[in-house]
Amino acid sequence: MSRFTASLAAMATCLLAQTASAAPAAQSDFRARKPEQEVIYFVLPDRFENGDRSNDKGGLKGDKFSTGFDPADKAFYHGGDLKGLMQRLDYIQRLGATAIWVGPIFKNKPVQGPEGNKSAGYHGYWITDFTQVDPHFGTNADFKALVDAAHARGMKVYMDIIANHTADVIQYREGKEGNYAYRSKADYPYSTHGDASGKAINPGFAGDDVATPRNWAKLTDPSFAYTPFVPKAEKNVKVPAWLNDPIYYHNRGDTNWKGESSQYGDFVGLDDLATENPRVVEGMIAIYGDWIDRFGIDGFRIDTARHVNPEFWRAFVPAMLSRARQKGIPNFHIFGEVATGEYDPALLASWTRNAGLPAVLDFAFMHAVIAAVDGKAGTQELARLGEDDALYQGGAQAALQLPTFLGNHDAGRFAYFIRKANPGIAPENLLARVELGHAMLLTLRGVPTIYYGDEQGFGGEGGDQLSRQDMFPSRTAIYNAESLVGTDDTSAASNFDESHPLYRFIAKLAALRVKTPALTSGTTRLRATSEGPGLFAVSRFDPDTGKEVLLAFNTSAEPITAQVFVETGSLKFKTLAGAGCPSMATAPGSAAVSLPPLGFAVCAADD
Ligand SMILES: [Ca+2]
Ligand SMILES: [Ca+2]
Ligand SMILES: [Ca+2]
Repeated sequence: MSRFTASLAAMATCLLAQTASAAPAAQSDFRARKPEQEVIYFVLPDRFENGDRSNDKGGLKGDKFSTGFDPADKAFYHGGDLKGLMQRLDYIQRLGATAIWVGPIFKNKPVQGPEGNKSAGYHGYWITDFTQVDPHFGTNADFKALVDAAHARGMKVYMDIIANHTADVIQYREGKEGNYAYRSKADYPYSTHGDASGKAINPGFAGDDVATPRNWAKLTDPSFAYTPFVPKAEKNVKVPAWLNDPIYYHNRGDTNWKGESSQYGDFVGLDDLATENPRVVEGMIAIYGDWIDRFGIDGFRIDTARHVNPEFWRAFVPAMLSRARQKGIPNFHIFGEVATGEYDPALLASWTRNAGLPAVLDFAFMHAVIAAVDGKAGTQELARLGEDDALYQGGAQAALQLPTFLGNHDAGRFAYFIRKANPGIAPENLLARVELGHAMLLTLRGVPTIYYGDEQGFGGEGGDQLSRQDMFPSRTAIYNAESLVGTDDTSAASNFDESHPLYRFIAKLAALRVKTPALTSGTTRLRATSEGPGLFAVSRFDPDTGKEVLLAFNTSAEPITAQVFVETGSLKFKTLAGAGCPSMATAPGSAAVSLPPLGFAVCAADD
């Protein structure tokens, strides 16, 4: 850098500082940011921060099976709430996150499940009232305050929504709760009571693929498979009121996750909505459109999207995008959960094509990074990812908007997967691998999504409840027994430590990412891949200047020096992050990188 450009840079920094202190600029600009320009932080509010002890029991009386509250039990409410989340916005913003994905906040059935296996709705996925915040988390006014406070900082808020099911309220006359085998459309047609030889019902109903109100008005008897009923005490528990009528549900018993039952079956009893019915489509559009209107939120993460018929999303998604545009939110982000344990971009992409989802959570990325960084395989899946982006509706450009992640609240955390593949792994080796995974997350294509607590070294012993540790001092023994990555602290202490090595590592790379257009919005070209642990490299290109940023990762425990193909015009490089960038190309089209074990380098072509 010349003295002249250095002084220009100093002036620019000065101007930037002035802009930053004149906060209104950030406030108005956040709406203009595209989804791929965000860094997302995913929080389960119950497990994040307790800002109000008076709501811990959700205003309910009695023992944990009535209130849902037991901070020592991983399956119950622990006390976190929206006020707590609001108090920690500084922490989240300093980590470098620009958008918060808040786990579902709607009012839930506090406790459900068969006798002896009850648990609470602390996760938020068992909604009864779709119009209000669960009292354990606070009030609608608290949510408004949170969204406004985030916006005032230029941060966005994404809601986690569910249209597939409600809480488990509906029961069946046949069989026993918790043991309702799936009854298919062929064996139990809409046209007969019980099986196909039963008495005729619902005359004139032409099937659930005829999506007219006229047709659905002829479906009047919901006892075509099971005989559903709503227990008296819960007759009016769902809001809006139409949700209390069993006719708007599938009522075919529990999903076995296969074939037809994947979309028509109940998730372990959760009442599966008849999302083919235009009344249900219209009802869900009204419910969630209202949250856009009232709160001006910035996007939706859609739970269990693959368990709803694609036609539903084809109506829902455009309705939400148009509602958001009317509200002055041009870059409303919608991303669906198409959960899979495989490297399966074809499945993920099919939901962007068949259902018209603008984006899906990138489970393929998670799989590819774990496979590369756990030290057991090469980097083939990471290398494939770029090619497979062509599968998505809108191709590689659309793939920029896929939220990428290393682990989550269902599958488990990244550190857990690395430990599982490497039993007894040394602490410094584990930290290095967790850093390497985050380096990939924060520089490769997609919208980096950090699962709360990963930046404090949380790992956990598995998925689901085992991966939902408390950030505030935990009273759950199984959480507190864990050795965290990169610290001697445990989850028994408060874990908002901004000096944690992972917090600092993520903050540095997140800050670099958001100011480097090649990393948020650039196309990707593969440069190097390995059959075993070794070198993975890609280049990404500034969408305006075309300038190259070379990203190189060493997934092996040995140092690597290698020639990497670069653009012929990329002759000089500067290190943006990591170590091992060449300062100059060896020859036009070839540069030598030297990476330490499990190291990485972000190298910007410079002139
Ligand atoms: Ca609380
Ligand atoms: Ca369903
Ligand atoms: Ca049920």
